[in-house]
Amino acid sequence: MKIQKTSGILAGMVSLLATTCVMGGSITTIDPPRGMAFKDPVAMANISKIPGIVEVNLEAKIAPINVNGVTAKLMTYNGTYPAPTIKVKKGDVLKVHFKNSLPNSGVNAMGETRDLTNLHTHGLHVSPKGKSDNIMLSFKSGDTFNYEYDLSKHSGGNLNWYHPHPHGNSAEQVWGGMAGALEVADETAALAGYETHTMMLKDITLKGSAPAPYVMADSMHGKEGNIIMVNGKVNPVLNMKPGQVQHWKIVNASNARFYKLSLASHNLQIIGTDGGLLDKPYPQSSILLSPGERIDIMVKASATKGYYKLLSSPYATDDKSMMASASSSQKITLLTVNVTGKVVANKIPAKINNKAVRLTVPKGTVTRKMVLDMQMMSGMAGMGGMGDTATINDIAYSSTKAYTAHSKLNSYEIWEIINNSGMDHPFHQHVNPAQVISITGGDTAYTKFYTTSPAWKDTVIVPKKGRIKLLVPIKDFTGTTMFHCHILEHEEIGMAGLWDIK
Ligand SMILES: [Cu+2]
Repeated sequence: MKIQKTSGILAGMVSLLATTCVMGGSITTIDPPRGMAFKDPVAMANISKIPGIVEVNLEAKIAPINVNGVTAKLMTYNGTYPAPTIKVKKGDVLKVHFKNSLPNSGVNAMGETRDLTNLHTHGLHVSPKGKSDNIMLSFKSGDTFNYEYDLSKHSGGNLNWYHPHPHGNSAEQVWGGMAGALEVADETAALAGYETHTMMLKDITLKGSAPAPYVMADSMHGKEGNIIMVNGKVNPVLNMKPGQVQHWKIVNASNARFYKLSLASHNLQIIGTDGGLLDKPYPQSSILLSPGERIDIMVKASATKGYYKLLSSPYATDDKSMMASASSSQKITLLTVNVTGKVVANKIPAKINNKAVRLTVPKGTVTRKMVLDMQMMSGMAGMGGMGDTATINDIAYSSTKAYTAHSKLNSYEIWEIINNSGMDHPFHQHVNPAQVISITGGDTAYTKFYTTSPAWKDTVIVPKKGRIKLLVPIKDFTGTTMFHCHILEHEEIGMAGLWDIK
């Protein structure tokens, strides 16, 4: 890894972070040898015998996981990484028998008791109250709880995911391995019959046989790892037949790493986003995916046999005033497609979901402004340190203080989210997906796609020194939930707010 010349105390700090950071513009290529055969995450066992009810056992616990040849004690659900994929259909009731078997092991860098956890169903349009997607709940070691989610109002057939959401602990627990896919079955016949795969993108750094511990300096950039995995494997090999079309569901389950995806000699055709399927495929040469975002894509394999790399290219997540993130400087081989075997003549469907439409903004819709910012309290510029905070409308979220948006059920709001900081922030709101009206700054292909397609989004990049406008329909559920930056370390230091729907 190349590090530009620097001096004194900063040089010392840079060398500490050399596995994940570089100064300035040099690009590091991470091109590991081809690994094991690609595997989807295991499917979660459904213990219900009753149609329309999916019932699962979910246990949070430390377990030994093979991470690129090293047996590491990760934080897991059910002892696997990635956690098992929960599969449901629109209209189902999902019952989760949850058990917290995390050890009671003291206090973390945020000052939180480490065993406290809970469950967030990221992307589900379900109630935020009671036994449902209620992130105000918190469970200590040994606790059990029966979650129940009524999916009768959830509309998108698409990929969602589940992970912990206790304030002060979610970054550490997701970093440690707690995340799984949550798939709502495709609603359209157009996608039947295609070979389909789920891909969870995640990075991690190990220290000995454990996830590298948090230090407060991680709070500014978020924690990026030096092992980058698809479904827990480094550069797995996925076979495709020449001419075959596959459907891939991809989630960025990383704490802070952005991926700019491309497949050598192939187009990626986006057919679905966070909140559902699109009207038709949207061909892209590359796709930017920030933490928390999902895409459904279709890929038609080349007629020419051979190996093709699925790459993540550098994307500048921050301006030059900051120390560059790993995402800004690394070119990574994530997975290799091996085009092999007999030719098949699959076609990508011309139409996907005829119910997908772009909303027009209703007359008289009010605009709510939210300003995102970060405040460095100590440490070297760009390095972060003890006491750093991140804010929405000048308030750093805590258990006693939060910017609170009061919304009326069955209304629409425009959310204008302004980023005063020098870093991109993936803004995530729970429960109600939105459509993107505009994006100022950032990646032009990302802006063009999300501001012109009928895409539903619950996580949208607010570019550095830029802004976005969302059209947010507030539907079906009252209660108190949250919105926050999905760089989970930023959420922990305060870039979060409460959403009170009455
Ligand atoms: Cu952020």
